[in-house]
Amino acid sequence: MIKGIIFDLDGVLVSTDEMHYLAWKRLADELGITGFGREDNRRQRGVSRMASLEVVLEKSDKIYTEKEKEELAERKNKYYLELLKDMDNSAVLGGVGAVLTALKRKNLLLAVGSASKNAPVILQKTGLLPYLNQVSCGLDTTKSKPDPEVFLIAAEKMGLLPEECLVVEDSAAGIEAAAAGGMFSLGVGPFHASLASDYSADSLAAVADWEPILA
Ligand code: B16
Ligand code: MG
Repeated sequence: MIKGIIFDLDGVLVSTDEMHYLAWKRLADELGITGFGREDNRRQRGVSRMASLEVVLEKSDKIYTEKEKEELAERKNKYYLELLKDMDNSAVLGGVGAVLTALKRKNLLLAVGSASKNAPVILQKTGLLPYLNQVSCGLDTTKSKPDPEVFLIAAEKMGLLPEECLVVEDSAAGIEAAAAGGMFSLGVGPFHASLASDYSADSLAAVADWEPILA
């Protein structure tokens, strides 16, 4: 019996994928890395900022020190925050508010489990915070998805066991993390058909019947 739902943020509740892509692309252009494109960006979904940087740097011949990598990740985040500046609730994916309201009425606990260190800012700007009981994000973790840490922290914050939680994710790393943590998973988003999740749907709003998933 599911008692709590842990939502990934980017790609599940909000659409920030394009902003992440534009910020990484700007950095790649500045570094003279020509081969970085949208196909590579797909592999950056759900993984940490430093792991995402490696996806960009694998296209470069230059070897960067750890200190330089920290600086590059910081620079990308600056570009990303510039793009987030005007974010409001129009960034919330279609039907999300109604789904969260309906799930709350079923007395489920709701949490976010996101790799992003910017999750609190995004939740604040989009007005999603009041829907949530708990937030677990990149600021709480030391390991990134597919490690289950971010979801285990979310479950613990809700006072629930892993098997009482359903994870909603759009990335392969996130679905892997849910399984590694002993949680059920619902895969959504453009690549949901290729995710090894327990359940899948085009989007949160496209889930026709939650009862079998929550049973
Ligand atoms: P930040 P999620 C993830 O969010 C993004 O999908 C991923 O592309 C990004 O690298 C990661 O957050 C870290 O984000 O640089 O803001 O800390 O999908 O786990 O909600
Ligand atoms: Mg995601």
